[in-house]
Amino acid sequence: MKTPVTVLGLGAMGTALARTFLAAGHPTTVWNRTPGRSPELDDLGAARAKTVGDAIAASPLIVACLLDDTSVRSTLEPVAPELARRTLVNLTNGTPEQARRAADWAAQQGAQYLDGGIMAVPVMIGGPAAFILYSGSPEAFEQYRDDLAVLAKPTYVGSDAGLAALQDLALLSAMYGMFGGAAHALAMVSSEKLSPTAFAADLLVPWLTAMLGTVSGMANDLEYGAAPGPAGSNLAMQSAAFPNFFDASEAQGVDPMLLVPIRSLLERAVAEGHGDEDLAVLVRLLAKD
Ligand code: FVH
Repeated sequence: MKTPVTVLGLGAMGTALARTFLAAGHPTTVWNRTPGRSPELDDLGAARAKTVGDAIAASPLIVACLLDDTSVRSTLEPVAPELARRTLVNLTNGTPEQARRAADWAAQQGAQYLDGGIMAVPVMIGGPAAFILYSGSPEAFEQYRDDLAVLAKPTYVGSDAGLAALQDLALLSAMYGMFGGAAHALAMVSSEKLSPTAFAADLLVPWLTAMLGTVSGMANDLEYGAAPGPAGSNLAMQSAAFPNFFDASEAQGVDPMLLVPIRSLLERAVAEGHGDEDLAVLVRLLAKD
């Protein structure tokens, strides 16, 4: 028999997780703060627990996917003794500090703990592009790796419970930077009678795809130092072009607010003498100590 699992939280993501466990044949118990959410899970065979305590008692593997750390704490703390000898996998977005605190708290209850960062949107769960970062108990990861693999490719990043959240937030930061840039680009194109759809398909996506190679170059320069010789796209040149972005945006009636931080960072890099260097300098300038 497949491992029985409990899913706490039936928002968009929790529902996708529960549906995927059910499709893979796992006896699946679900609980949600607001009863009756995602009724389609009942037809798929989910057992709906009336209380969170009943939900935890039903399975050795508990997957929590709630809004935030506060909701996880307020849900689990009243039923803490129920967690003894179970494994809690917390896929709720949170900080490394929250993950470490949750790991300590779970250990005090006699539970194994894995913190997870879901690198997927709900429709991707169970599909080939989805992966989930896990950190925390290596024994729990080994024990449940195959069960968790039905959701997304499981990627274990270390026994320090905070490491999945750290890298999850880093990846999401990069994603939001890209979304912000794409939003600005689409606003500029939309200020003329141009098709955003055609712009995205023919120009924006190919351009961003080509530029992805630059990211590996930045990381390489950061870790090993820049290759000798002039930077291919030096920061002084990049900074000199930035007023054009602002002037053109204002002229098209587009707020350049999303470009302000990168412009000021470039200007600072040049002012501090890094004008002839490449983008990895920006990473160093972001470090606060
Ligand atoms: N959806 C996504 O694209 C992203 C993908 C990456 C991972 N995130 C994180 O996953 C967590 C859950 O996200 P979600 O998409 O399921 O979120 P919602 O659809 O808004 O559902 C929220 C659930 O949380 C329950 N909840 C909220 N507050 C409380 C509380 N105080 N006590 C108990 N449960 C609470 C809510 O219940 P209800 O409102 O129906 O009663 C939903 O079940 C999240 O950390 C993402 O960052 C998703």
